[in-house]
Amino acid sequence: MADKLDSPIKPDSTELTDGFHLVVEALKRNQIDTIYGVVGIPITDLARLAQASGIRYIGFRHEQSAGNAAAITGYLTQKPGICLTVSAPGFLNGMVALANATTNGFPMILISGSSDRAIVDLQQGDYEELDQMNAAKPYAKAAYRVDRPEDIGIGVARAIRTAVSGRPGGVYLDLPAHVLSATLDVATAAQSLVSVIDPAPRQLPAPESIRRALDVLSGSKRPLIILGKGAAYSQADADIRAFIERTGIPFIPMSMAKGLLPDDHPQSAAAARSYALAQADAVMLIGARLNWLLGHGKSPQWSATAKFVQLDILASEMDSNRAIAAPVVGDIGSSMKALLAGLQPGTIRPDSKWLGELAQRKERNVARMADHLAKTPQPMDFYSALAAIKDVLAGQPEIYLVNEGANALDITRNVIDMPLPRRRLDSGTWGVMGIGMGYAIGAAVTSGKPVIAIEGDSAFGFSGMEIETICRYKLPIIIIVLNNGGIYRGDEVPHGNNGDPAPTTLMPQARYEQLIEAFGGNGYAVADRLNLATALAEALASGRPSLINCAIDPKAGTESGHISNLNPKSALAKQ
Ligand code: ADP
Ligand code: TPW
Ligand code: MG
Repeated sequence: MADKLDSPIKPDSTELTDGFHLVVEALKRNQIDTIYGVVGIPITDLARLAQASGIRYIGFRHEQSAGNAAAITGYLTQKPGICLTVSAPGFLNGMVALANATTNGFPMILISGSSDRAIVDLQQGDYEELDQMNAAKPYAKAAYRVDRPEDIGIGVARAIRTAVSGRPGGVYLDLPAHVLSATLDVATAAQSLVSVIDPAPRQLPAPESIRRALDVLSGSKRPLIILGKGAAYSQADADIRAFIERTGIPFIPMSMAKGLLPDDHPQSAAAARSYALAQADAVMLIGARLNWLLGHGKSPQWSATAKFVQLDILASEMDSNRAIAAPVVGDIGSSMKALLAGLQPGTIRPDSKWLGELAQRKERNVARMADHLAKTPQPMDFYSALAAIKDVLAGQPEIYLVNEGANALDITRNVIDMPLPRRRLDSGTWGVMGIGMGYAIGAAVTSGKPVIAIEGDSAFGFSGMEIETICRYKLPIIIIVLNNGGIYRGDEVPHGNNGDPAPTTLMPQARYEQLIEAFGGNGYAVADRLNLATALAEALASGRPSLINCAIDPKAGTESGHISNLNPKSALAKQ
């Protein structure tokens, strides 16, 4: 095997190759340069071969984090991120990430080794037996299995195109052990490989849909643009900005679209969000779904008479929650170009009264936030800690920010401005916990830039063991645990009398910083603003893996953060 490790497949030869080599060749041929995974039977040699052939292999402690790293790599690069797992339990651990990627529209491929089909299908008890392809189907954009080594090339090509074309998503690719170890002659193998041409073809919008959209906006006095992570993903940054600036329409970014235009842009209406949503008479959604995050587009959050324009690549997204007056189905890059080409100067003019009202509210809310950030309570609350972080991050626009938690998520989103696109990576459409370390590792590996992960103490726990991975690969990741000693709050009194802590309680005295020290990283424990700012500046300057355990008042925080309205409460509860 050793000499085959680095020998590319040559046609016109009677030499044999095998499924392992073919998978690696198929990935390389399609510019896949990184695999995230956890090895074991039957894919260990696949990881070795990938590494030997120049693909970067990043080995994780848990497949869910490897999958999350792959998903965020897909989001950042528009190429599918690859996660490699072993059969049954490894596969299932990776499935949460694959389902999350599909839900968020991130392109990734979960490649999993699998057991002998004949035994699996008769449930005869193979090693790590599971009908993986069928288990994956409901949670993936598509699931494919390769049953013959000569189909590896086409299987990988199919997975790549499915992951990135249309609405991106997670694809499952099942590779049975016998296919990996099967041999075939090198000439047949070489011919079976596929270079995917134009994997995510442009999808041009219909000209009449562009005219309809421009008509709705021209007829509006109080227009508003909502930017979603589909817009950020499309990388049509310059055209989106040009359209917003030429029309003068105020915009609000969804959380992962922050930075698409800088948060301090004068047309940002984020600080007047609820007023803008309720009062807009025309709304243009650019790569944002009208799901729970936007109150399903319904009253009272929105005006019942507002007209909606929606730019999306998926036709079936239109009218999903309320009627869309002007659906623009196409890829956002092409749609923005068509809108700019059709835009007649002076036809779209937001009312000055509308802009004035938004400016007034924005000013008031910005002042309110400034007051909040200026306070120095001891112990710190979320605002106080984030004010210190905000100061250190100012002037360092390249830094990536990963963020999860409840209060730790919602307050960070409101306090920390993003100056550049695709730098804020968070819990996303599901509001899921556990993306933290995977996204941080994926972002650091993909960008080579520093990453700061601002984590609730509960949120951190979901993927915390990956700090070993971070230290092993010496990644420039700084984790800040906003430690209020619990899920939402740390001061809940127990409900029973057996001595067990309350359901939301975690250990406020937990020495999270010692975890990273165990692996050779820099640990800091801080309890005030000055020490937090000093620790963060030092960690950033060191470029080393670091964890700052930041004590937050256990009384700070509200149940479920800013979505407490979604939390059903027992009518019978005493408190
Ligand atoms: P957010 O959570 O930021 O509101 P969503 O994930 O709900 O954003 O919505 C993103 C939308 O963007 C999805 O409906 C998806 O189909 C769409 N989308 C993703 N990529 C593109 C693209 N390149 N062109 C057009 N639409 C896209
Ligand atoms: C996979 C439910 C939502 S937010 C959260 C949980 C457990 C943690 C909040 O505590 P944290 O933040 O992180 O300490 P803070 O600042 O408010 O104290 N399991 C999954 N996903 C979700 N969303 C949950 C559980 C949840
Ligand atoms: Mg907490």
